[in-house]
Amino acid sequence: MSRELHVGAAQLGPIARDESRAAVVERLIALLREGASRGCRLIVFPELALTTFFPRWWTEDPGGHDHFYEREMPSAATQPLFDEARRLGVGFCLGYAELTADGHRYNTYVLVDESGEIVGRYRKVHIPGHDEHEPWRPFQHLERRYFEESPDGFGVHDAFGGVVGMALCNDRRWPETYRVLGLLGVELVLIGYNTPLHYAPDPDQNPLQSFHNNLVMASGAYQNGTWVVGVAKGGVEEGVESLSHSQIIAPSGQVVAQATVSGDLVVSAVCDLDLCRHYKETLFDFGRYRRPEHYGLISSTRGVVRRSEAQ
Ligand code: CDT
Repeated sequence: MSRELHVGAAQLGPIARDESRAAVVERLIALLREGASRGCRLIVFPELALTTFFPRWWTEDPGGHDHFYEREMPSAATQPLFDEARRLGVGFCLGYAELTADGHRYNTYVLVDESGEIVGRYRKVHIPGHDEHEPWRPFQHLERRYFEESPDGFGVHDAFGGVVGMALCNDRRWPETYRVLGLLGVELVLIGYNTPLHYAPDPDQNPLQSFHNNLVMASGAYQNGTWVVGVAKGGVEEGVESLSHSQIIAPSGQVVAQATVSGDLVVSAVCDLDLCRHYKETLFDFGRYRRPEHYGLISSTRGVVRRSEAQ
């Protein structure tokens, strides 16, 4: 049986602060239909795909942004997306802010199969930015105030005829993300992102945002022999410009499809999941070549340790 999977990266343009869930879900459904009409079996939406990127605003009241969170998935507002996906026979991956019944807040991705069932859920592991108001910045990046770090870590799911993993935005900059998924046999990593072009702590990085975006995802793909789908919410959202450049990357590290403009659109590619074996069974044959006895520091420490402490 062929393991070719036609995947669509459903890039979003800006979502306004006051845009209703119903209006956003209509945009998502339009992208779902566009992907399905091209023959896609899986449509990947970005991080926080139901709302504006609200961590750019400080609120004194910790519950001040609660209306941006989902308390259930699907909900009455998102059910039409699930229904349309089932009708079309396509699966999707959707990012949103999750508020659990016991009051935890996560930056979450769900994987939904062709029958409309949730088959996987991922909560963002690496939470970037800061947790206090920093008025010197032109805009805030308060993810560390509004989201908790995932208690669950990374996982993979048998879906769409392959082994599928998820990650969100800042996770893509960390090689550990891909390697843990790689060690779980991942063949397709789905990554949604919201990446402002202005990086306040070091603006010298601003013109490098697109380069770094590809650098980390292509390296992760190649070094782990996996497909990577990176999907943006980009453009100028509430005065802040974010990177677009959604892309689908082969296990060779080569980009096989890329968005050339901002806005709502689908870029798609037929991903041959068997291509992963070329890399997983040769240069990156983990079982044969890895030396985990020399990698202990990676999981035993968070920050840099002095050499004397490490030995
Ligand atoms: N959403 C997200 O994780 N964005 C970060 C922005 C840089 S940290 C302020 C990213 O890594 O792209």
